[in-house]
Amino acid sequence: MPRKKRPDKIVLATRNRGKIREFKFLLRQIPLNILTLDDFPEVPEVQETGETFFDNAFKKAYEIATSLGMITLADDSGLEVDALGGAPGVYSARYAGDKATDEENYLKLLKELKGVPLERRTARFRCVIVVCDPHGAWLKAEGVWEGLISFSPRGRYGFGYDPVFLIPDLGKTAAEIPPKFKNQLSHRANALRELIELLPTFLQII
Ligand code: ITT
Repeated sequence: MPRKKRPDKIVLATRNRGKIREFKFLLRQIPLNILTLDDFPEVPEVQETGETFFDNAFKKAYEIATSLGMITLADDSGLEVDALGGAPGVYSARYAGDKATDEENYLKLLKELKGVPLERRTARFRCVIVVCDPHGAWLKAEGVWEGLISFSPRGRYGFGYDPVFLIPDLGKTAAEIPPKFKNQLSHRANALRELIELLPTFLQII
């Protein structure tokens, strides 16, 4: 029987510039051409209607892999703040409203946490990644990054809630550390480390 051709491309199911930058850097050792939804402007936005990070990541990966006929990687990620019962969680991107900017979201978070002392401002970023093939076979990986919510925004790097996410060991926010450091510590890096272990086997069996 002829061997199936090994896949040489993967689509990142996102148009988020910050995520694309980080994924491209973190996946640089994988011998696959990386495409993004910017290469497929006709693909509509997948609605993130799930109640968990996995539901949303799976929905994005499955819908795009099956419609484009290409291996697709999707993630869903967000910030869980303990003093807010895990909010904003899966709603992180639209915490301050459907079209909210990153700044509006983190300012709302700081407002909700007004008066909460540092020791109770514990939080974590969580990232769930799903890779799906055009036939619906899938693979999941997950990573977290523990920290604290600062009292005011600081730093110019990164995106999203980075300016208010304090890394306890460094005393700096995620927006104050250059991307190459964030890319070693982050929830996305931790999820990708797990994924990279599993991906070669997954790609050979499909
Ligand atoms: P896609 O769904 O198109 O990938 P998105 O911005 O909607 O892009 P998510 O649904 O995964 O992404 O929402 C994640 C939100 O959580 C994101 O908009 C940020 O506000 C926040 N977030 C996720 N990872 C982050 C990080 O590394 N640094 C700061 N904020 C982050």
